[in-house]
Amino acid sequence: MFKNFPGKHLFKAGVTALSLTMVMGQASATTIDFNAIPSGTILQQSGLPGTPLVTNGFQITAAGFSSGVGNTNSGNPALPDNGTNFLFGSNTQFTFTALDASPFSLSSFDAAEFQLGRTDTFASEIRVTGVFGDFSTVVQFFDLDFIHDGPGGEEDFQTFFTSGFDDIVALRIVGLNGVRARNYSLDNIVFASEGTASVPEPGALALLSLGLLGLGAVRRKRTS
Ligand SMILES: [Ca+2]
Ligand SMILES: [Ca+2]
Ligand SMILES: [Ca+2]
Repeated sequence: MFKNFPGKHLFKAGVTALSLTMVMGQASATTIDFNAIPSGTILQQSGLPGTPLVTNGFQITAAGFSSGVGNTNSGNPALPDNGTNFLFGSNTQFTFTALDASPFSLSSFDAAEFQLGRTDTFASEIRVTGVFGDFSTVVQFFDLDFIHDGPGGEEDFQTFFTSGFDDIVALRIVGLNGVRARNYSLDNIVFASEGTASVPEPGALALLSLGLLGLGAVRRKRTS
């Protein structure tokens, strides 16, 4: 069946398509780690309208009391620590959207307690909401472990893995249930771009492989 095809060119096209798929797979994940954002950057202060943070192709808008980027070197010994800059919010909901408005997928994120001197200002739970293009939503809740000793030896941040947050157009994260406030921290938010997260379907891959094998056979036949 390959006799009537320009095998050489198809073979090249097949290899190009395969290479492209592999490159797309490698480039699909985006991790927002805040490490390039200067510590002390303010998104919002005292409930006043603030400035969205733009990083890694995303815009992060804060709605609440106060929020910003910090680390344990920013002068507050009560901050959680993972050795890097992170995002913190006090009574704040963050909304993430892609700058090009394209859908994206959430894989995981790190979260920790955040206090201003008192543990009763911790959020105990993080609510994560994904909004789809048709305005339907997916919601998951994650409990913070209250393990928190700042730059001490305890792991302050936990990694939470989400499911069902595929091809969303907006992501909302908010801390819940604090006694006096609902303060929390976020870091290492892992996104995959729409479409690139999916590995080629087995059927398509098999067809492609068969095609390559078949064309290879034709090539060998012709050159022998
Ligand atoms: Ca970080
Ligand atoms: Ca620690
Ligand atoms: Ca913790």
